[in-house]
Amino acid sequence: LTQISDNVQRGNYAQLNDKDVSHFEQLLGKNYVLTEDLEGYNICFLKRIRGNSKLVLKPGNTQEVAAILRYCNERRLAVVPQGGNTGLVGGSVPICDEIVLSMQRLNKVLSVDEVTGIAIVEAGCILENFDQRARDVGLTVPLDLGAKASCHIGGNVSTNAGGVRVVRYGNLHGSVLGVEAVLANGQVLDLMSNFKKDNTGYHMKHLFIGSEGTLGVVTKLAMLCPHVSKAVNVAFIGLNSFDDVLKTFVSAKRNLGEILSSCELIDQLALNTALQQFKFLNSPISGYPFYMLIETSGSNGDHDEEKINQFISQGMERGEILDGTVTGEPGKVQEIWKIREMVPLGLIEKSFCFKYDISLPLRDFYNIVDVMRERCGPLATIVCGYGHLGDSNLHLNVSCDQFNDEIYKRVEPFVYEYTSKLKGSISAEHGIGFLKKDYLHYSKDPVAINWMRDMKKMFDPNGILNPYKMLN
Ligand code: FAD
Ligand code: 2HG
Ligand code: ZN
Repeated sequence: LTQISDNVQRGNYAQLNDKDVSHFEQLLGKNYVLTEDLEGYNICFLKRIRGNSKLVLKPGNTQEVAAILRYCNERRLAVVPQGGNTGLVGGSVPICDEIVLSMQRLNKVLSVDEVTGIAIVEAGCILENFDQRARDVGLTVPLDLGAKASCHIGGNVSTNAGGVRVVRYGNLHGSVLGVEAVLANGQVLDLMSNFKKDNTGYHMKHLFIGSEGTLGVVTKLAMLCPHVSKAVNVAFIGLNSFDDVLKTFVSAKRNLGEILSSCELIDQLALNTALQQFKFLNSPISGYPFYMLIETSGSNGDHDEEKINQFISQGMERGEILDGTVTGEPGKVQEIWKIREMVPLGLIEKSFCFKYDISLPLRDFYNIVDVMRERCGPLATIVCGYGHLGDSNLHLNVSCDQFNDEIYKRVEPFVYEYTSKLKGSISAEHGIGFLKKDYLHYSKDPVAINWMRDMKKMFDPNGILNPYKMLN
């Protein structure tokens, strides 16, 4: 564990005392006020950041969240909202001794309407559970990511999580129709809406999509859920060069456009690491420099299958695709998806891993991996790239046996400078959190950063909500 939060100067917040704890016990009941065994709430998923919170609160409804924040605001006690704690930028754990506000108990799916496609859900509902409830009536949540068994839908909204279906459904700014959020002063802001169209002034809900718990705590939301597709096919293909990857992506858009639901890239090292770490994974093909996972979702199985098969055979005839497999069998589809989902976990399990989640222009998409391999030389054990090619979002991972300053300095801030020069984004989907806050300026104009600061001050004048995150 690398405690890179060790040298942070504690903000000017009050110290928690016994009276505070009794107050919360009265408010929530003793069972929901934790003062022991807090390790899991204090350490981030990547085990890079460890906070020192002495208190975890588990409210059961919006009013309790509001009462907690009102009290903390008056007392100047700092708070970190926590969902499933699967975030990869250290946003969900305390940096010093902030109170952890766990959303675990706000976990109900309140309604799913088959006709309108709108689901109302509490923020602490686990994504996979939410999706299961939607599927019960033939709908699906338009968001899917490897952390679905633990991440919360409220955490997803607060990070504007991307995942593997953005290419089809767009991001959460489109799918989330409304949110309910509790502000730092305890006010409940009701921005719930059941409509796609609502041009009544400023679209305030967007402020809570991707603001990482710095402006308010999301307690409830309305999600527009599409129907489950009747036919899902997945192709897993091997390719020789990134040039061929790009040609294949263009061909997928041209030939599969209306049924294309995912377009992912995995390079050889990323795949091999996952296969080595998890023996239960079965890759249908192996030995290629690049792999693409292309998924189609449509309403006519025969038609879709014919299309995807033709897409592959034509790609092979042109020599752009070297090998591939297509399946529409649900069990096999899941097996192939499992390979993709386990890639980040394989890298995390194997060794220490620096993770970069960047948007880059497609033509330059993969060059950074080669450049980084060269820069790190033998200091790095693995330098690999994978991610959401269909959204121009690369996950660059640099591994070494353990955290060491020499490699850290080779990689950062170089990777951010490189991304900035190409006008990319230093955080495509994971957010800024604690780990990336010093680098925000590489992607954001100084005028915009100042407005962000002003907004933060307006929403949270005492700075109690998720301090030490996003903004310096
Ligand atoms: P947390 O980690 O608990 O919190 C994340 C941030 O949101 C923190 O700043 C926290 O303070 C804030 N927050 C949480 N809940 C609330 C709330 N109710 N109100 C206000 N603020 C809140 N991310 C992607 O975008 N795409 C991927 O494909 C993807 N794949 C992943 C795969 C794996 C294996 C792992 C481990 C992570 C992956 N992630 C991915 C990152 C992570 O899962 C997402 O960022 C996810 O949205 C975080 O949800 P969470 O509930 O775990 O939030
Ligand atoms: C994914 O797409 C996640 O698998 C994780 O966003 C990426 O760990 C990473 O680098
Ligand atoms: Zn991702």
